[in-house]
Amino acid sequence: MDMRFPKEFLWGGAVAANQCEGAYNEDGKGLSVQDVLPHGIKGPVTKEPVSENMKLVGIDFYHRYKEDVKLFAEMGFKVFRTSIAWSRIFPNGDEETPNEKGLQFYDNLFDECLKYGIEPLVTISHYETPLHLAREYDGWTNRKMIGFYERYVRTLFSRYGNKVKYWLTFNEINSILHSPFMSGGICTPKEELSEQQLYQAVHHELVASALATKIAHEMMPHAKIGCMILSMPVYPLTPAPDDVIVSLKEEHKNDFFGDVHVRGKYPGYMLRYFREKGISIQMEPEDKEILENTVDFVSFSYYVSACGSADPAQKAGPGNIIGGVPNPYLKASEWGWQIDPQGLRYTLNRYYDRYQLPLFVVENGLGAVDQLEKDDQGELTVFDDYRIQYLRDHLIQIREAIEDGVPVIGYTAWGCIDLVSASSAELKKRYGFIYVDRNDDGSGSLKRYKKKSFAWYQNVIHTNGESLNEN
Ligand code: BGP
Repeated sequence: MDMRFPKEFLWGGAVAANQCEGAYNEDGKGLSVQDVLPHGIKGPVTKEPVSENMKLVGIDFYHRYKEDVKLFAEMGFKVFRTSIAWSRIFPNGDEETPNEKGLQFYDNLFDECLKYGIEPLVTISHYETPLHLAREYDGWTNRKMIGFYERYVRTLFSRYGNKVKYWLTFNEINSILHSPFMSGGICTPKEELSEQQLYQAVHHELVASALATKIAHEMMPHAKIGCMILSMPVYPLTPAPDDVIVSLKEEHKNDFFGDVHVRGKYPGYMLRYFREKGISIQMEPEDKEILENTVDFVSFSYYVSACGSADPAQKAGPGNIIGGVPNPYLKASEWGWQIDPQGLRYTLNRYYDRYQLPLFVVENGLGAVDQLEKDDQGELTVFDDYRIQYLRDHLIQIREAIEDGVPVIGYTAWGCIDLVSASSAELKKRYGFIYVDRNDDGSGSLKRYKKKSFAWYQNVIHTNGESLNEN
């Protein structure tokens, strides 16, 4: 069958500022929560930045972005997703005026992208809350965060409105339930945090996201603004109705976030959950109206699927921040994340059935240990056929979903250049088409090398996906 990607399909790659830029204290940047998380979500949080924290240097993208953007352009990227490090713009997060040098960096970066016809796709907040906001206000548990975020987004929209068309409000907004410090800047230890506090923080983020959407629509009528959800389909482990209902409830925990962003109000199943748990969200009179500012598209990350089971003996396995009961039919990556390309087609269909909005796959990829080797010409490269296989299988499923009638506007492969892992803070968990010579002990020249997947992806983009038919 002759299946195609749309002509305007946005092919590209994705990174986040804190995982690649480094330069953690340069040009006036303040500290972010990442600067005190040397081991990722496992913790612990350090008092000060410590040199073993790989993110302090990252892959030195801050100084090498020109070389890297050139490589993205060589692959044919139409879009490049990155985040803005909030603490470069507002070092503490609560000051009145922004840091000009921080603003200038992103002007330069976006200009560099536009020079090659690459559209920037910007995540406003990607796990990099200014540390001061975390320590002083306990992050998003505090309603004042909405005001700080509002000032930050107004600054971004007025500065970059003529350069950036696609915006995402919060990376994987639902991850706050699982990783409150990294995702929500919440210092109260997770064990001490009540669901009441957690969902109050969620409410503040949802209001802030809707407010950003409202402001974006007012300030940049041509811009498109989306939510970003950590997706993980939950299949019933067995056809037992109890397993089906458990899986539905697991799905609801994540769907809640997309539902509010798209439908503009809290869904009934969540109100029931709050009632039954004795949770009462404090809402201000204006919140209801603010939440009605709904997004233009829905974006999400997709790495894993999982199963739901009513049997308490079934334990959750590893996953992308969230895990679930392992699926006996699937294999896993070296980090135990189960690989399920069809789950991506399923997710795209499910989201479109639910939302009827354009969808953007803004993260997907394989974290693996790579080996630098010499090719026939004696050039150093990585023969990453496993990554090519993973990406091909997922892209074929996107094409299936498009064939199913789902409007998918783009795909940005996660970690298009090797970077520091969010969950484990390792560099050896590599995702890129471009290898970066840096190791977890801090050694390495930071030189860039094209992996085998570089030319493969270049060809996928060049043929608008037709080359996926080849073996
Ligand atoms: C998502 C995050 C990313 C990214 C990716 C891969 O949760 O949005 O920041 O890192 O997952 O995860 P990891 O880096 O833990 O392998």
